Amino acid sequence: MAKQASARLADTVRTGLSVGEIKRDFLDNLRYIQARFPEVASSNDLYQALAYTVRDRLLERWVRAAQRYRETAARTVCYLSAEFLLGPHLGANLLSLGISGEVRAALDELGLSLDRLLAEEEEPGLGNGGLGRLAACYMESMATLAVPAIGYGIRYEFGIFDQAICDGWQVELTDKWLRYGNPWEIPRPTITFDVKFGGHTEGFVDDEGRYRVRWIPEREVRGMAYDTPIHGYRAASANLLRLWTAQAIESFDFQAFNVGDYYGAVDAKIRSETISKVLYPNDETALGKRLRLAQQYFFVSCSLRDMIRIHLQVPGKGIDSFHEKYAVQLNDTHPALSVAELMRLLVDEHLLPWEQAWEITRNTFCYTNHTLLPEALECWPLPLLKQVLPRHLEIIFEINHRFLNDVRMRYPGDERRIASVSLIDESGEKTVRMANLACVGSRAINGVAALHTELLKAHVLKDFHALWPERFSNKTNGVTPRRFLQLANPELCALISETLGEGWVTHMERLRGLEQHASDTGFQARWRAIKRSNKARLADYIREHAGIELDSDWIFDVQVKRIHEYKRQHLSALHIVSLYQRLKQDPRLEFPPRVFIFGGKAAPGYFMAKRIIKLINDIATVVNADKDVNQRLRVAFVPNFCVKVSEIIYPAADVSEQISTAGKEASGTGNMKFAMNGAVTIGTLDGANIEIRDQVGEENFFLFGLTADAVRTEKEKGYRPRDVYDANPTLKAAIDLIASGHFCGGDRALYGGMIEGLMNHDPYMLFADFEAYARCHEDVGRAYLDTQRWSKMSILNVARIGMFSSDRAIREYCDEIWRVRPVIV
Ligand code: F58
Repeated sequence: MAKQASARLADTVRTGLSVGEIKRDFLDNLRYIQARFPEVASSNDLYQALAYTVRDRLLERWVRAAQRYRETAARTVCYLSAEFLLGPHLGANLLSLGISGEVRAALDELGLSLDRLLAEEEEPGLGNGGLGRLAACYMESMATLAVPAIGYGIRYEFGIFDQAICDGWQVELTDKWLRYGNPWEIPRPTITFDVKFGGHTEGFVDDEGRYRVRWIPEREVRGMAYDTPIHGYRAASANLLRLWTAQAIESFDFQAFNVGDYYGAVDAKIRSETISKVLYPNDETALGKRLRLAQQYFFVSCSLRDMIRIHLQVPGKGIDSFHEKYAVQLNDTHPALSVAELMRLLVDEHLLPWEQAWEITRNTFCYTNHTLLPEALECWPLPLLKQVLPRHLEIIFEINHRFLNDVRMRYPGDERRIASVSLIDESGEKTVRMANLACVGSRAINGVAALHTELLKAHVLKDFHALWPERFSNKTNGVTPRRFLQLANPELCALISETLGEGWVTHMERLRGLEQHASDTGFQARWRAIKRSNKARLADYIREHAGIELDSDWIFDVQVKRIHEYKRQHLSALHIVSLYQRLKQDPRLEFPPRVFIFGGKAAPGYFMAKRIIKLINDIATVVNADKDVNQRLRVAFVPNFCVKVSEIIYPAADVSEQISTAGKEASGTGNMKFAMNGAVTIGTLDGANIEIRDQVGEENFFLFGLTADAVRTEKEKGYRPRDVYDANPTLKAAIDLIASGHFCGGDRALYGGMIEGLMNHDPYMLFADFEAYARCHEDVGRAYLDTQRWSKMSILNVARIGMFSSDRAIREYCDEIWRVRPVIV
């Protein structure tokens, strides 16, 4: 079809934005996609029909952008991530298209409620936490800024588990997000790649006399693409998220079938599909599981071959300019096998000489590190790698051999340094260090907050920094204000727009304009009314999902994030116990009533994290039922913290708890989402807290605790938590009460191990920070009682949070790392 005719068609069909057109197309989709008429349609039918109606409008823009990118042969970012924690699509797409009002009106005319249909969506939970959510924010910002980008990842059939709380314990339930189909994705059965696993390699001399290596695999699995459009806010374009699903190459082994082995015949199919079956629900621990390695290689191989395919489609483009076409960002080390895989593709399949292949590879990749915890740095045992990816191990050895030769030339005789930068850890069981592979194979390396980057340079990646200081930079994380402010907090956004005019959401620095209203009592009163209404909404949610009654006039003090010892939810628990004891002892104590709200999932195999959840719930049960205290103190654990729930929580918080042991949290992004919604932070000098405090002003941030340096020196001096316990009666009383079984029907064993660990080791320094934390909370309470002071703090937090927009972060990546420019469609 001629291009013009095709464009004209697109203008008139399925894309109209008026109420009438939306209503007509919605009814059309209900009939022709769902095969229903309104009287018998289920809520899900209605949701699907609406989703397809919105999707059509997205696809229009998406196809146009794809055409334009192709015409301009635009340099493209490829964001490789094992996780994309997108959150629900419908609301976000309505917002980005700017048609929420029209859609609401269209549904109203049909007697339907948009809110009810929004609630129908199962969110795609294809990520664990911050890292996966960051990938989603960055995709959204790239689309908003018209930066050509493809996100590559895995289409897990089961995402992060759903969390239920039974008798205070976390119970994991399978996440069946695909149960009713996924209207936002487009299957691409013609975009497939067969991925090899196992087997062995053979050297041979080809017809032209070249020595080559051939990989004879034990098995092959097919990867098939599913595409999801990621639309930019009020943008004319959209980007592509391409997720791979694993399939069997032959869905049926006919030989096995013919000899009567029916089950054997489907076995291979099941084994193949296992690869994209389930997201590993671990957070900050790397466990050397074969299936996880297979997942990583699977998506890396499909993605790189897809990039090559796209690049070679452009007339006149050869493989030698691959690195000019793409900037490939490795989101942590999960896609770091890319370095070896691209070398394999270039050398073994495209027959480039090693040196040229290495030049291309090294100019393609950029690596973001997200952790300082040693246990989270991925290392694959050599025998496992050899079994699953024999050719890649050879390539890794060759890269290492050449790399270490260079290092030896620069630092003759420095064996400590050689051992530290080697891709192979030979200190115990031999393993391949994926962070080292990522560093050696990348032209840029970055941390995700200023302190984190400094600590990488000084400790974790010190010897790489000494080799190539120019490759290191900091890119402080950011979050998208569209989802976490506009969608989550529409009332506050309306007030901001009324005050500053529209446009601030893509120019977040303009929020500074709120500063001049921060002390205006009229403005403050409106600000507080909005916070109160958000708190009432959360209170309703908590009543319904946790059965706990809350009063919206109390302080809502919130900690939501993955449950981990380094994040120290149990420090907060200790503090709550100490407050409980004080209130019991002194019923007349002047004390602004407060509720401590928690939420977050624990990795199913992380014993201590699950105990922490149980402890919080046990404390909640006792405190909430105790008439002596429950008119001033309550505790609530919100089950199943996820993107959808987070959108109700962030806008309702007065206080944001960011209390990790200094030097442990790479950045944090929840800290930004809270402050963006006017919560005041109580936090340590860790991760991005430091920069948030710098921005909002130290008088608008409650700081406590040891610095990262102090943590280090305390430990070097021989930190003895038991001494702190002996010296601090409040801490001692709180610990003793928990140890006595007071919160769990007298069972002294339940928290015995946790208490023992704290008394004797306390690796995350809870005891060392306890007193400062408790004192800081006193300040919080006093500040809250001064309504005007508190309101001003809250307003100034929002006014000065602009730099934590993911738009700022993406601009920095584009200018300083990727060298990619927007393409206006
Ligand atoms: C997080 N990492 C950091 N990892 O902990 C957090 O400080 C930072 O703000 C965020 O990344 C974004 O940079 C994180 O979320 C994971 O979830 C991994 C998933 C796969 C297994 C290992 C942990």
